Order: sequence, then C-alpha cells, then structure tokens
Amino acid sequence: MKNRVLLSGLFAGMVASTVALLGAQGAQAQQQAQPPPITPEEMKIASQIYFDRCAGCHGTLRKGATGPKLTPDRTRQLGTENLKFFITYGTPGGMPDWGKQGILNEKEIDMLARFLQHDPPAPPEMSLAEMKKTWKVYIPPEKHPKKPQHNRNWQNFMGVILRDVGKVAIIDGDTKEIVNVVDTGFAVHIVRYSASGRYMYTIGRDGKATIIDLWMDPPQTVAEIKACYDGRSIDSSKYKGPKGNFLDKYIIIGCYWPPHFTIHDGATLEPLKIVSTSSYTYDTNEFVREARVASIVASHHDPEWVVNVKEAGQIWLVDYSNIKAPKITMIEAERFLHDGGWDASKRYFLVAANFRNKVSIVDTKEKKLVANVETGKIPHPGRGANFVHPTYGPVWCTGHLGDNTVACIGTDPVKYPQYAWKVVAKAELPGEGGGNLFIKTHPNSDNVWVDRPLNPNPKLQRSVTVLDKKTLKVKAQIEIPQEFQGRAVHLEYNKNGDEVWIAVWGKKNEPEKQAILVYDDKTLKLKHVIKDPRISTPTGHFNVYNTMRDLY
Ligand code: DHE
Repeated sequence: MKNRVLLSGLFAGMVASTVALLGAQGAQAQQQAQPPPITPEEMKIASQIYFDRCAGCHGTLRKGATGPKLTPDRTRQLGTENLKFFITYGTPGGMPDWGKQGILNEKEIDMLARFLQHDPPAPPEMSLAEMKKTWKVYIPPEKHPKKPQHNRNWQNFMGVILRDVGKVAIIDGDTKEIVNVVDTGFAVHIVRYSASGRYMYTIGRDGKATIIDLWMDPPQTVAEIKACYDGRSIDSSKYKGPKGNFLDKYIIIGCYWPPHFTIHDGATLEPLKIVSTSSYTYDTNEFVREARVASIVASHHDPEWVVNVKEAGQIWLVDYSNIKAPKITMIEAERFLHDGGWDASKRYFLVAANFRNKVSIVDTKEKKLVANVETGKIPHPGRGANFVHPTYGPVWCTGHLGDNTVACIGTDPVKYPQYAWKVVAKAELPGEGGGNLFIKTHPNSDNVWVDRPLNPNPKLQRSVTVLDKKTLKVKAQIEIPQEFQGRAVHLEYNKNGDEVWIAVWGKKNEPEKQAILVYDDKTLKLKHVIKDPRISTPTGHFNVYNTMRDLY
C-alpha cells in the first residue's frame, strides 16, 4: 500500500510532465519568432534569480549540464506557459519545484519564463587585478596565535553551513555549544580544512572564499577574497615530502563562472594565478567555453590537486610545485564530472560523471584513468563512503539521484583484483525513487548512512537510511521528528565515529523548525538536538578531524 502511494505520487509527477511536454510540442508548431517582452528592470531581476537558482544546473550560458540546455532555440519552442509549469512543479528528473516550495512567487516565475526566451546576457570576466580589489586580510599571519587560545577539543569542531544566511556555525562537537557564527559568501557551498585542521576554508556560490582560524577564541575570519562570480570548490596544498614542504602553502578555488581555477597564498588568500578551464570535450574535441570546475581534492603523495573539469570530461592533475610553470596532466575521463572522493588508500580518486551514470576513477600515482564504471542513474556520492567489505575487501560506495540504490565499487587491485573497479554490491533503499545526495561512514562505525532530500516523497525527504556495512542490508529507516520541518540533508560523524549529525534544511525565516540532529551510531537513537535562532537553513556540516584526514 505504502509503495502504491509513493508510486502514484511519482506517477502523477510524470503524467504532469508528459502533459507539459505534449503542450510543448503543440507550442512548437506555433513557434514564436520573437521572445515575449521583458523590461530592462525585469531582465535584471530575472538574471539574478537565474544565477541564484538555475545557473548551477543549466549553466551560465544555458548550454546545459546537470539540467538540460535552456538556449532560446529550445525555450521559445517550449513557450512561456510550459516554462512556468516546469519552474513551478519541477520534474521527476530532479528539477526542483520552485513554485510549489514557495521559493519563487508567480510574478518571479512569469518573469523567469520570459527571460529564458531571450539570449542570455554576457556574463562578466574577472582579472587578477579585479580579484585583488576584493581581497581583505583581517589578521595577518604573524598575528595568528602560536597555540590554541581555548581549551576546546577543536579537532572535533563541526563547521555547519547556514546556506541561505551566508554564514557558517562552528559547533563544539564535545559540548554541542555554538562556539561562533561567522560570515561567509552567499549560499556557502562547502567547508574544507587545512592539512593541520587548524584553518577552516569556506567557498560561497558567489565565489567568495574565507579562511577562519579555529585556534582563536572565538574562531575568527582572518582573510577573504572573491575569486569568481560563481564558485563551488576549495582546498589547500597537502603535500610534504621529498619534493618539498607545501603544507598549506597554497589554496585552490574552483569556479563555475568564469570557468577557471585560481591559486592563492595559503595564509592570506592573496591571488597568485588564474588558470582557465575553457577546454575541449574529451571525446569529440569540441570547444566548451563554460567547462566548469567541479570537485577538487589535494593529493597527499604528490604536490598536486585533482581538478575535475565538468563539461569537458577531463580530470586535471595540477602540479603546484612551481606555480610559475605549473604542469597539468589532462586525463580523458567522462563528461559531466561532479562530486567525488578518495578511496581509503588515497591513491585513487573516484568522481561521478553524473549524467553519464558513471563513476570515473583515476590513479593519481600512475596519473591515468583506471576505469569508467556504470553504477546507476545519476550517481551523487558527495565524497562517497569507504569501508572493508567481508567478501570484496576495500570498497567505495555512492548513492544516486535517479534511483534508489547504493552501489559499491571494489578499490583494491592488489589483494582483491577480481573485484577492483567493478560494482561488486548494491543496496536497495526503501521506497520508490532516488533523490539521494550524500552517503557517509567512519572507520569506527559498522554503518553507512544515506539521505534522500531530493526524493519527490516528502516522507523520504525527511528520512535517512542506515545500512549494515557487512551485509549492505537496511538496518533502520529513520524519519526525523515531526516538530522539525525540512529535508534531512548531509551526514557527518564526530571525530570518534560514534555520533552522526544530520541537518534539517528548512525555510530561511523558520529557524525554530530547523536543527542539527545528533544520532547515536550504535543505538540509532536521537541523542542531541542543536537548535538555536542562529541555526537557519543548515546544509553541509564537516568535522575537522574527519575532513582533514579524508575519512568518509
Ligand atoms: Fe553541491 C558538493 C555543485 C546543489 C550541497 N556541490 C558539491 C561539489 C560540487 C557541487 C561541484 C563538490 C565540491 C568539492 O568536493 O570540491 N551542487 C553543485 C551544483 O552544481 C548543484 C547541483 C546546483 C547548484 O546550483 O549549486 C549543487 N549542493 C547543491 C544543493 O542544492 C545543496 C544540497 C545545498 C546547497 O548548498 O545549495 C548542495 N554540495 C553540497 C554539499 C557538498 C556539495 C554539502 C559537499 C559534500 C561533501 O560531503 O563533501
């Protein structure tokens, strides 16, 4: 019965979309030669809405990536009414229901639908000189404390993104107290830490990056810069060895627009270099101006960053040992590279080529592609989950946006060559449909936790699944308590690996209905609720120790 209700919800969505598509075909017959009128003021507002809500998936130039292309040839065929329908109700393929959720009102949806039928406005470029104008050092490195100024267990701090208020809350993982709330960029996307864990880095969707010193009492922002207009990734340099000591010497920032990565001084964020990622598709060798930087990780065994160039389908290994003459190994992988993480040995990097339903794997020692492995519909691993399976040995697992499976790939070609680079096990999550964004485990845990915030079923959006590592069977399906309104999103363990933190991501003006929920990883019971008027729209949350050690 339950399944039937879920199916009927999904089916209703699909019928609605099919009706819209049929409508679109009708509209195609009377294709408009001219786009509908829009005033310069509406154009300005709609551009901003498009940048905030749509560009991430459809591209600034609207050539499509995670979402389909929205160039005027296509949008004029669809026409205003069909576009309004899609923006209001979303699609089963993962497009959010902006109208139904109340994020965009009718007027905004109408404006956006008309805007989409006009040529996209030319997005601005950014030079190093322009970037430098936004650069601020609040506390110079020589004034940073030499030892922690507080007695807190700072390696168990949790950096919690407060997405829609552009802030990060720093929470003491031992006491659950909010140690400080710091300003960051707009719709801050991820948090990472320095090799020592002492510095926290944030990157906003507006390209603003910050460094926060966790040794200060309370932790403070020491430097900031705007490296682009649209950014998603940040990391530091993590190599120390025979080739030199580069620990935290540099910071890299990855951008969607302009499509480039930038290299900065690790202590001050002073901009040092811009490298464009506009490039050629790996397979057909067509030029892509908007070849955007998706995930970035820092290698521990070479002075190198792994930079994923989304639309080109290339994984770049960027050697930063001489940034005046950086060496870049461009590895042909698969298109639509998105998020990914290391295997447990930190030699192999596994990244979702999401709209190709594959995971691309590179060997960062041999500097070559190992495999493109088909896993399921639209893999979305976050950084994935690593553990040792009793039969298959070390595995790395991902969930999917487009189906309800978790797929695990064998990652040890030496001891388990028969399982390496193959999907060796799959788990099925309860309920229809995908909508999973993140998956997490910890070496001290027997469990793998999986969220479903983008599932069309509101009950599943509020639920997480706990899988048994040994069997990959469902151990528990946990729905967050009714008093919290929002989606259960992102999972993170504390340093010891005995607690799992889950964010309840709700509406900006309703912090009283949102919280960080802390579950006991053994009993699977709710242990703490971190609720505070400052905790609004929490999304990603990152433990210092686990993140600096790449434990996931
Ligand atoms: Fe993310 C990771 C891009 C939507 C929360 N997201 C990433 C990464 C990329 C990315 C490239 C990998 C960074 C890295 O590891 O270096 N995300 C995008 C998009 O393009 C997309 C689809 C649309 C957009 O406009 O941004 C998108 N992401 C979202 C969300 O809607 C989420 C849930 C909330 C938000 O911030 O908007 C969201 N993304 C996250 C989080 C991570 C992330 C929490 C880090 C996961 C981790 O554990 O490392």
